[in-house]
Amino acid sequence: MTGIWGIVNVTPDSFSDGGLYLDVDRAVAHGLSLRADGATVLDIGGESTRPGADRVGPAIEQERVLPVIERLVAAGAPVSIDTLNASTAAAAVRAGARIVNDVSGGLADPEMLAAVAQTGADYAIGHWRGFSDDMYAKADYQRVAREVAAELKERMGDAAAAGIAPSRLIVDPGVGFAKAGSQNWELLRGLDEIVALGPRVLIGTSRKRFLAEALRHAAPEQEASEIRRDLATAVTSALAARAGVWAVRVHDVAATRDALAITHAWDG
Ligand code: PMM
Repeated sequence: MTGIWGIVNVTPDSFSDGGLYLDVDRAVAHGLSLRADGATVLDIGGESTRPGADRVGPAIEQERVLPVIERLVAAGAPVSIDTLNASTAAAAVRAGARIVNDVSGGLADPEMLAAVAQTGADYAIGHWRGFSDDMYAKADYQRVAREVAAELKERMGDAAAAGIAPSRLIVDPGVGFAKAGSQNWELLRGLDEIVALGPRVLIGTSRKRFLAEALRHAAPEQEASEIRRDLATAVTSALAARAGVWAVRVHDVAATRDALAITHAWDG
C-alpha cells in the first residue's frame, strides 16, 4: 500500500498553506486531523521552499517546529522533519522525528549527512540544484529523468560514504525543484528510472504550479482553485502509485487516500 505523507507547514509563507498553521495548537490539530484522514507520516516544515522564498535561520525554524513535533510524537504520530539544516534535523530527531526529509539531498548544509548518520533516522534525499531564489536558472536538462536519477545516485553515494546505511534511504526526484513546467511531466513519465535506483521513492506533486498550469489549459476561464489542485494531486498520486512509488507527500490526505484506495481496488 502506498504511504501518504501529510504536510504540516509551520510557516508564514509556504506556497499554498503559509500562515495557516504558524500557531502550535493549530499546527498540532491540523497534523492530528491529517493522521485521522489516513496519513502514514506527518511531514513538519518550518521554512518555506516555495520559488523565491526567503530563508529563515535554524533558530527560528526550530522554534516553529520543535513544539509541534514533540506534541505529535507524544500523540503517537510518525513524524518527518522537512529541513535543509543539519542542526534542525538533529534537534527534530531528538524531539522524536523518525525521518529527515532534506529536499537538497545534503547539498544545502555540508553538516547534514554527518548529522543524519549520527541520529539513526531514515533520510529522504531530494533532487535539488540550488536554493529557490535561482533554481529555475538551473533547470537545464537533455533527458530530465535520466539526469535526475544520475544526480540522486551521486547523493546516495555521498550518504553511504557518510555512514548512512542504504536501508535508511528514501529518494525523491524533487518535482518543481529546478524543473520548469513541462520538465515536471517529463520527469513523471520517466519515474521508472527513479524507482530503478533501488531505495523507497517519495514524490511530492501536491498543489504545485505545473498542476495549476495543466488545469488552466483544461478550463482557461476558471481559477485553478485549491479544490481543483487537490483533485489533480489525487490523480498524480494514483498514477505515481501505479509507477511504484513508496509514498506521496500531499496537503489533502483524504482526497489522495480515496484515489489510492480506488487504484488499489482496480489493481485487485
Ligand atoms: N516539496 C516541498 C517541500 N518539501 N519534500 C519532499 N520530499 N518532496 C517535495 O516535493 C517537497 C518537499 C514544497 O512544497 P510545499 O510548499 O507545498 O510544502
